[in-house]
Amino acid sequence: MDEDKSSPIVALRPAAPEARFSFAIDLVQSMVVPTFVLDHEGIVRIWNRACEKLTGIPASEVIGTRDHWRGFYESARPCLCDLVLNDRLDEFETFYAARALSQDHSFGVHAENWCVMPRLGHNLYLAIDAGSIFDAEGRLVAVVETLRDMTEQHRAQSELARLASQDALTGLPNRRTFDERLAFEWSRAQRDGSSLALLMLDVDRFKEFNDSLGHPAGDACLRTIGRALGDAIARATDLVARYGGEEFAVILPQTSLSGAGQMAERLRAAVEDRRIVRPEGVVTVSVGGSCACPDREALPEALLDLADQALYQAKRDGRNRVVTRELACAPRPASTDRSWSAS
Ligand code: GH3
Ligand code: MG
Ligand code: MG
Repeated sequence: MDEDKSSPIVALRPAAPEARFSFAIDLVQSMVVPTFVLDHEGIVRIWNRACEKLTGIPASEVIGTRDHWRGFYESARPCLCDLVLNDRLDEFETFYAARALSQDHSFGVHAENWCVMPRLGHNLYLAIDAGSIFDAEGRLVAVVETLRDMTEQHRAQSELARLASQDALTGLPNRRTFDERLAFEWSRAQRDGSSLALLMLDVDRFKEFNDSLGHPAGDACLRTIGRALGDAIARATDLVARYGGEEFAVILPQTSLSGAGQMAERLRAAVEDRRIVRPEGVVTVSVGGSCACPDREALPEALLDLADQALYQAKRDGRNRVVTRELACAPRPASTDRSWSAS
């Protein structure tokens, strides 16, 4: 059977080195993946058509220069291929904060980054791979960098993560985020020997509110309370979450029992001060607070249970008030109660 001489298979047969080289260049040029190649001196030798399209920079502008960074950034900085070429991977985290460096470099190095893309005029989130090419003697002759535009996927992922961590009604962190943060702050307090406080807030007689004013008014009320609590929080490390239904929870790292009491009273007053009108006055909350310097054996559930008990005590004592309790963790002293009335 006659061979079709125009088939690319012919080109894969042993051929003169120049022919093989030119075939390789043609191959990279027409690849749909944006790709550029640096030689061993860091000079751009290939800038394929897909890379021209991705960056908006024609190959003629960068071939023969070290200006490949201009495709991605506004000022000169190393690209991933430069770190690979110059054996500077120890600087990886300085330039690629978005993704940790894998220990396995056998198939090159992977990074992800928001890039400025100056010629396009808008940012792109790029997935970047860089791999070295060696000659028969094991000398590094080139580094190939390939790029993928992941902007849409990254935005979708970030949106999903936001939805998964946020309460839809109030926009506050949800129960899941609260649980994760509590576990984190609990471990930190165990390590540091610092005091961690927790507040549980429950809207008083909220069923009656819904029954008399309707569920949509109830929703609006919860949103207003969420904003009041968020605005009243003092430190960036404090977290207000919607715990569920008409309950909110607050994590106060490095906060003592008296600090927790003050914060609880501030939040209680912040809700009352919003003067959300209901048939028999304004909407109020009861607050249960707990605090601990957790020892190694204690679990965060103990802090939650204690705040819950304090909350029920505040309800029994007449609502619109604060009760706090301290968790006795060995060798700390036994628990104490403090209560503030609303008036
Ligand atoms: P207490 O002072 O003892 O807390 O009384 P309460 O009426 O607030 O407590 P109860 O647990 O009997 O009722 C809670 C109410 O909160 C009932 C429920 O319909 C309402 N609720 C929970 N989640 C939402 C919500 O997302 N929107 C609205 N509008 N109401 C909610
Ligand atoms: Mg409740
Ligand atoms: Mg309630």
